[in-house]
Amino acid sequence: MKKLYSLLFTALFALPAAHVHATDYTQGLSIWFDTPNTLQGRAIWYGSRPDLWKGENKPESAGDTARNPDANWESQSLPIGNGSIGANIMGSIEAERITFNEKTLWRGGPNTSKGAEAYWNVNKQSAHVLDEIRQAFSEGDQKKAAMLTRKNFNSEVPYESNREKPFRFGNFTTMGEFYVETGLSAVNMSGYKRILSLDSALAVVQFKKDDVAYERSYFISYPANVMAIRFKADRPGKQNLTFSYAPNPVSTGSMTTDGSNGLTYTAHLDNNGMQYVVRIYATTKGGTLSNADGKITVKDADEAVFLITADTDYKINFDPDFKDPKTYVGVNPAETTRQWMDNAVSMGYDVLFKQHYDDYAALFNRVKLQLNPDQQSTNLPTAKRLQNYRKGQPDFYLEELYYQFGRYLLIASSRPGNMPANLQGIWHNNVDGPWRVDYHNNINIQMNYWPACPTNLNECTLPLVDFIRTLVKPGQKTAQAYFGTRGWTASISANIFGFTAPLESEDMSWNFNPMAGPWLATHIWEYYDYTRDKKFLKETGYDLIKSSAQFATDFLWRKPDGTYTAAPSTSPEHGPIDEGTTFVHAVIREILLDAIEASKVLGVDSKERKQWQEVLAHLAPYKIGRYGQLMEWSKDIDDPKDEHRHVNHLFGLHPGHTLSPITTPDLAKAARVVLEHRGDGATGWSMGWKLNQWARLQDGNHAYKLFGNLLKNGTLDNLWDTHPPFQIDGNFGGTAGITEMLLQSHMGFIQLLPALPDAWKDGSISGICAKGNFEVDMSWKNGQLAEATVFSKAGEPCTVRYGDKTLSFKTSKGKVYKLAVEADRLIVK
Ligand code: FUC
Repeated sequence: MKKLYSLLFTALFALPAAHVHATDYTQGLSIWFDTPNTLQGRAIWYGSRPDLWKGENKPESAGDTARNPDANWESQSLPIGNGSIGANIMGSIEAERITFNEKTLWRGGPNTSKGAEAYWNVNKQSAHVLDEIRQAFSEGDQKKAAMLTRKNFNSEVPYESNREKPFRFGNFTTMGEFYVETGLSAVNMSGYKRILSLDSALAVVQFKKDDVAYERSYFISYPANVMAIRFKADRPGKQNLTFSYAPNPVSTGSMTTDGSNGLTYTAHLDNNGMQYVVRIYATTKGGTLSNADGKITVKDADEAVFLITADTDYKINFDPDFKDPKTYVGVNPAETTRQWMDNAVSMGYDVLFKQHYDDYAALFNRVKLQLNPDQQSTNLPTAKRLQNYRKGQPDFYLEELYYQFGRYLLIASSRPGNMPANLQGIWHNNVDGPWRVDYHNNINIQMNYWPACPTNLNECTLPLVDFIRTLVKPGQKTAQAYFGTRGWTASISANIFGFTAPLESEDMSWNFNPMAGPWLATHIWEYYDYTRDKKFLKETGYDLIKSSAQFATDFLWRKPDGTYTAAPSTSPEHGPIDEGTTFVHAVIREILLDAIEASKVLGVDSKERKQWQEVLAHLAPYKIGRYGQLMEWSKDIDDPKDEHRHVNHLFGLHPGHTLSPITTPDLAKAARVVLEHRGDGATGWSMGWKLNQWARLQDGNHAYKLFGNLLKNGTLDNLWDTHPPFQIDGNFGGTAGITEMLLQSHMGFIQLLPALPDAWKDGSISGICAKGNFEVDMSWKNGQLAEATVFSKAGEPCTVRYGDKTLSFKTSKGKVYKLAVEADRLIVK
């Protein structure tokens, strides 16, 4: 025990708040509650029991919001994770409840009894209808064009699990829950705290009862791939615990015991036979341990540690065999979990924690943010802070916490070696959930990765890269069938089994999204542009970008007058089928610019580059409409009262870079009109997006307003973003947006404090990244830049802008450049 304290102390002591006491985790960056939660003690498996979706929990439609009857689970969960395993800590006194997941546990795919063919052959051969649709557009017959598009650009695969047996698209599903009964009642309990320490990626529950101080701690290690839970107290012999497991109810399995302290649950999902294994191992100091009926019982121990690991038989496959139902099967979870568990057991809790801390802190500590450090308020539980903030009380600590929570969540839900973060990161608690807890390709998965590179977490993007690679081969079929093009694309939603076809929708109001592929591929260029990793670009990245650019060029209709337009297209989830929506053109602009740059960097494809340049030059231009707004469609039909959550037509402003107050001031003005029309409200992620867009317009105060609205109206007590329901994208959009307020580098130069709000008078940030592989630290006083340093990691030339001052200089790899404003000029010191 002593050893652990010293380890914890060393770890925490190294943090900037040097006064952090080893056990007072609320002193650092932490989210915490001071009362036990009001949660159900046990899971409600509503995902498989539509009859439990009652009253206000009733989903409006299964494809829309399957509201969670276990509603407080959303606002009171404290999430931990390592990108593969995710868990939520609930922390009640009588019985700990832990929801538990592994990222690849998915229903659906080619291995259901429907067979591989029924899974893959869902693209409709529709390319031959394109001429007729375009002809209809030429003749001004909008109705016919829309009718033909609706008829032909669908698929037959339902999006709701209750509409098909077995369900082919599938959904992310939970691995179950753990309970630890403690034999303690909450009566006469005091000093309760349930904490998530972002500094250590450690959850802690503390309380006093009958003069005994109890403490539980929980973490999930990435290097060891294991969850560790420790129950202890300041008196010996106080641990009397019963540990049990409630498996995913739509699977079949059996529990075996492993000595007196191990449990192994071996199961398969009923829908697609996906195998999974959950392994549990307990150790104690003092007392006794026994093991029967699938439960572990601890008696009179001083301390108990539970180690848990899990895996599925899912194998990522970039080259799936469309005939083989088991093309995504290829891991033996009994073996992998055995190895991880043996290793974890041999390490023990203290060493595991040290290894976990070192791994995590190496990522998390790269960025430090301070906002008005002199004005930060005292130690308050997070929900109380949020309550005060909603009433208009400033809370700069809360803002910092929210910022860093986004980074924490990305580290916890997206590490190399597994799939990317899904709609709920890695933390969904049920059999099925909102939008199948899937990979939603028309803003949501992209938003998840906006903060990755700018906040110095490049490696967290790699799961997204792998995911994109899974889409290429199936996406070639989709691109061919619907558009007769080269390259690949994806559609509205994806799973872990390479699903790229559209889903079935009666009116096609939401499912037509062929720009999913190119939009995803822009992230590949982003990753390169931040890291300048040429090897990556050459070996992995370029083909993904090039084939997307090929898809985009072939997708366009070359009108008789020589203009290229996206016919047919829609503005995602918003409105009429059109002969060329602004969003689609903006994505195409972006991917073509990326492809042109990438081909130049590698010195390849000069002929094709010319073609891309030609298409760019003749692409239907941005248009300004009658209200001065940037038009969303080819016709001026925008409604200034329309507050729709999607703001896709501003794609060029953010995340793209073809609209900017510096290079295209008139268009930026028109983009501003759109944001004014859309308003400052909407769902969580939408506020997150608008925050980024206002930051790109360099209006710090308005961006800050959106950030405030996101915190006030789109954030739950545990700081999870809510749509509603809980959706993690808004957390990531929020963190990205704050970074955009402080630093931008998307226009080919680094801009310092481009959208600093008046409210953030003094502050500093260090370790954020700019394109060109630069790392930037800055501090400001009274709203003015005080000092900045640029660390050049690739030796690229550097241009920095602050206000209207600009400075260009050459850099050497590994050197740090100090900048300051002197005599009204920006200089290198
Ligand atoms: C997009 C949004 C919805 C929701 C869903 C998961 O389709 O339009 O609001 O966030 O994704």
